[in-house]
Amino acid sequence: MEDSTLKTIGQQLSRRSWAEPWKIKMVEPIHMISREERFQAIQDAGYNTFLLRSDDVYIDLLTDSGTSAMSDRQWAGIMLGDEAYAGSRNFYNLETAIQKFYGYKHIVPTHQGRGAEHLLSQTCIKEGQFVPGNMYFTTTRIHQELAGGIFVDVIIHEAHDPTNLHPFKGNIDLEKLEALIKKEGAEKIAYISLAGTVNMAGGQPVSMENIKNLRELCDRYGIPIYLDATRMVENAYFIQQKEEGYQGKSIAEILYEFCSYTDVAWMSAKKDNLVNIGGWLAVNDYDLFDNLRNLVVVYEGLHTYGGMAGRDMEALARGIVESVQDDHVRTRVGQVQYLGGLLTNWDIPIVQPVGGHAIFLDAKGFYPHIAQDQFPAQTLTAKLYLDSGVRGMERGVVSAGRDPSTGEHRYPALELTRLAIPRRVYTQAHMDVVAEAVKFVYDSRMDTRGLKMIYEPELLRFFQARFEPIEI
Ligand code: PLI
Repeated sequence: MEDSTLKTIGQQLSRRSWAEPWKIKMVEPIHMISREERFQAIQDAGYNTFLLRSDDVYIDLLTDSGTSAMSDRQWAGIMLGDEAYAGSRNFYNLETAIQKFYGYKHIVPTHQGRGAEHLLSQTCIKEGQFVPGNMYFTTTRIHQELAGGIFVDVIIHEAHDPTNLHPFKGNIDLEKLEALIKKEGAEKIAYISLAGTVNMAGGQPVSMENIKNLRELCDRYGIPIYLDATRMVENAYFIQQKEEGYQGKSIAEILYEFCSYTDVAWMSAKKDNLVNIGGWLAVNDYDLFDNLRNLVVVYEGLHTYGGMAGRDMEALARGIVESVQDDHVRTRVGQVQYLGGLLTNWDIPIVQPVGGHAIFLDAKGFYPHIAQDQFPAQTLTAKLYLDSGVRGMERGVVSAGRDPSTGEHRYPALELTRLAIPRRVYTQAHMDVVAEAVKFVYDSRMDTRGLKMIYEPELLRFFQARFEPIEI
């Protein structure tokens, strides 16, 4: 066809679609069990979706962690694993990929993100020090607390409001942070714990302007900035889409610049980096690197494998390269936004703007009649599974746990059910099915009653807690 003819067709269409930059070569069958079987399964699981068997799940949106589909190139890399105990060639490939795309000098591999959090917290926090951050994350905060630290939330207040449309709800409130530094003294601040994007706020990004200003503030007080880079590629996408001056830049360029304002990064490679297992720490300061390298051999493995097999490091090195490609990131976040768009059009209460890795249903908006100590988000998560076999995760009062000083429940402003989308796994048709399931549950919301907790583990209770319905 002539170029001019193509152009005319293009002009006649009001929009042009885009599609995934891959095609599917292998599939994994899934099926939906009957409603009676789902009822039995959720009862057996104590109304906690973490305790379901995955065979009983139809569309699994529990997490985007370790659930990505790897590419043919990553699987080929698995066959190139060098399983030497020390100095595996795959470690050096991994080191090169992190240095090239994230920009840090020294790398310590770990078995997954919380392995890195453990080493970092033990190394860098002294008893009684404060760790300010842009909203808590469950595993991050527990490691900070176990090391004697006190987490302080310094995210902007807009982040606690699911309807607020601020484009960078992951930003740090610099005034709040400076007030804390002045009150406690800079030596009482271990480091800034900065996550991009912010999981518990709804996958919300941090702007480049905010990190630059944070760097300037921290330089004045001599405080280091440690970055949870778990979903930093997705954060870079939002900067490209929303922040002035970044439209012409690639994801890789934006990622590199953002990291350059920080001192350390830690990573759950199971998210952005497109692998089923793995993590890493990356630092610029040699002495800190040396301390982390000493500790990794105690808890994870030698410093050139850190708990990972050589083949997994190879898949990870290749996953990093794939993860920063612009067309990949657009597809990934685009799918989340597609689902968000359907729900928004039906006026279903979700965290707005839609974030990078998940849709967060606002359980308080679904169930204004269920008090927070009757676990509205836990209830909604169980209901959704029962209706359609779709598995999400509670991100509300159960996840927030108890305050270690008072022993009381922590009541977060956000009471959410998260539907996390694995990367490169589900199709648009799956998203349509999920949207319709959510709508059905929303339309029948007023008949719903809450839950009571009948078993509560001491640490990270959301993983194993059990519930039963409240009878009238
Ligand atoms: O699950 P790990 O240990 O590889 O990573 C812990 C971790 C650290 N930071 C952030 C922002 C996370 O989201 C995270 C793990 N998140 C999970 C498992 C999730 O479902 O969101």
